[in-house]
Amino acid sequence: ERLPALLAAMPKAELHIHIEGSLEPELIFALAQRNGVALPYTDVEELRRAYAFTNLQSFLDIYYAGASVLLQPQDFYDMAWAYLQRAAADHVVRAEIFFDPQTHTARGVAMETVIDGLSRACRDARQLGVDAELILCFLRHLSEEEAFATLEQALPFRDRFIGVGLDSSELGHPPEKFTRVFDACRRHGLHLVAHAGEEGPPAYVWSALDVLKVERIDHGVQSTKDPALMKRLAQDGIPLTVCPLSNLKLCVFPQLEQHNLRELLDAGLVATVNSDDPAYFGGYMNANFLQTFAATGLDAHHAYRLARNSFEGSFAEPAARRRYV
Ligand code: ES4
Ligand code: ZN
Repeated sequence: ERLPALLAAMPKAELHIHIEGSLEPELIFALAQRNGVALPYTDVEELRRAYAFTNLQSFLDIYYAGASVLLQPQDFYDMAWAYLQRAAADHVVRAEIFFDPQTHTARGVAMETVIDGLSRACRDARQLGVDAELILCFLRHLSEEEAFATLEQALPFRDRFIGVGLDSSELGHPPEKFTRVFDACRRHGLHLVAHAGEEGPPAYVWSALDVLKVERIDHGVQSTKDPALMKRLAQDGIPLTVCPLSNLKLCVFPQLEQHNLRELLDAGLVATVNSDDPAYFGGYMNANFLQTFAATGLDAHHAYRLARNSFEGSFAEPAARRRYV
């Protein structure tokens, strides 16, 4: 078969990966042992068996528990390095990596510890042929005030991340909650993205665009429910960072066959394929491409379009983008 080989080998950018969601059970247990952290699971198998999610929140509870083993800069480095090796193997040449500092600072881990380990791994990724950058995400279930405090803590390291995002529990936490924080981030020259329309309504995608003024929408798959929104996304060329295996595992779509990626592409949107939390959702970039293409009957034209969209949607300088392709 030629299509799987094309999907695997084509150069691509990953624009939606939470680094804490790349933490494999084996590394969780290794770090727990190294740091003397007790886990509520006896072994890797028991932890993996807990990965049976029914919605976003059922995943987030386990995801935050897994991150509790991260304490030292080297822990953050090891986690990111493991992801970057997997990314390189999947022919990812550009990665824009989310991290959730509040998951760590809330446990007494310093912002500097987090950013130090992650940014060293991103720098070293050049050896792997991966151009990696960091995007700081605010946890939307926490307050605006806590987001502002996080931004203050991160500003001494302003040169080590390229933008900010908004993640965690979507329902009940609309983008508007963070209007002033995103205004401040824009004044600092940071790129702006937000999760919207994963489980939440099209209204959240509208407010991410019009109130937060984000450049990209993470997920956005609920947009097909609103024809006016689809028109807006197409006209403005707003990239959507779609995560098919994530949507399957979190029951956003009952089966991969029902995923609306083709509908988004056919409407002319700048849709991309991404892994989201690959250690939890059963696959890195190429697994997302291969399984989605097999299930939905996308072809080589779609493959080429998705690769091109990934670079078009990236925050890489135009000169660097031309080198990737
Ligand atoms: C996430 Cl799938 C998803 N949605 C929202 N927030 C997240 N953080 C990590 N994965
Ligand atoms: Zn995500």
